[in-house]
Amino acid sequence: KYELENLATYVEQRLRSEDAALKFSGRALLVEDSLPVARFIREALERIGLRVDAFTSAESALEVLNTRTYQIALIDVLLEGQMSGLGLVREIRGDSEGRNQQMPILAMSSMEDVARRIELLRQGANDFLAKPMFEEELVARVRNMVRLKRLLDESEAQREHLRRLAMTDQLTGLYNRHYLTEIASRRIAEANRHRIPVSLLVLDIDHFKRINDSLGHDAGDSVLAETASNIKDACREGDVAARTGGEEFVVLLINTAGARAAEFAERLRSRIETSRPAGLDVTVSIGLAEDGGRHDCTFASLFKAADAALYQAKESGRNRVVS
Ligand code: GH3
Ligand code: MG
Ligand code: MG
Ligand code: MG
Ligand code: MG
Repeated sequence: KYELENLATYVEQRLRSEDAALKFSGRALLVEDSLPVARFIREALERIGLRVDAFTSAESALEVLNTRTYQIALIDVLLEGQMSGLGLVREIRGDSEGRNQQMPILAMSSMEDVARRIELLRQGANDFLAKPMFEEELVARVRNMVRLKRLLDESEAQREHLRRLAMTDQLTGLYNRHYLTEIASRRIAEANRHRIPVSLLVLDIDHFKRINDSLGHDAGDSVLAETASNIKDACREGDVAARTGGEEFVVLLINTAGARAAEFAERLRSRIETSRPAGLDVTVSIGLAEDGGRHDCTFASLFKAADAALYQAKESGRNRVVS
């Protein structure tokens, strides 16, 4: 909640500080076949801090769009070469893999051709500038577009950051319990649909309290982090690993069951024992559960079964796998 409030005030503050600072940094793409007009625009944009790459044809602009990211493109309608400015706008917006697909586009034309202007906007140009142009209007439109794009990018990055924070356990970098429930439920439902077997391990460090009590909380944290590394290294892509509690971890194995799941669990147990996290004697007990070929399990049912098996592993002496 604190982070979300921050995001809102951040956007406001950012708007104000952008207003204060006239200059931008970054690169503008200019596609204009009239050299005097191109020079006029270049000089105006350079005065507000943008570097300008200028081209006279859509074809030459398209090439550089594959390798460079632009803050804005200014595109004339009638150009040298086969492709018009309209065609170029269409190419940019249609290229879903393109690094500049979302770049702001300011279209320019001397023609009073309303139909063409509408078509340009429909194809994804964000704004239109009539020629002959005033420098003040050019600069004002460019500034608005670059600023808006920057704000959108920044809030996108913040959202992504928050999304990662919300799903990750900070100490170990594994998924947290909350996100595990979500992702595991989805992955299990999907596996059931495709009749793919799944297994779930619940893993708990043995006598972890003793480590904390004798060596301190930081030593305990190191053990947790290194145990998590062992778990990560043991997992394949597609497996899901999470820290679900203090010293409890869960691993969901997709398409691994029976003897292979038991082997995985035993290998993981032995790997942690021999790797000696933080240089200490650390062992884990593991409960293992499977769906038994019925393809009707849920995360809750698997977790319950694996947790019961873990309890058995603890009861029968620890440092072992029970399924
Ligand atoms: P058992 O073999 O039965 O699992 O014994 P145990 O000592 O591992 O289990 P218990 O549940 O009694 O103790 C778990 C301890 O984990 C207690 C708690 O202080 C500690 N703990 C929980 N979260 C953290 C953490 O983030 N860092 C550290 N260092 N310790 C933690
Ligand atoms: Mg032209
Ligand atoms: Mg424990
Ligand atoms: Mg315990
Ligand atoms: Mg525990």
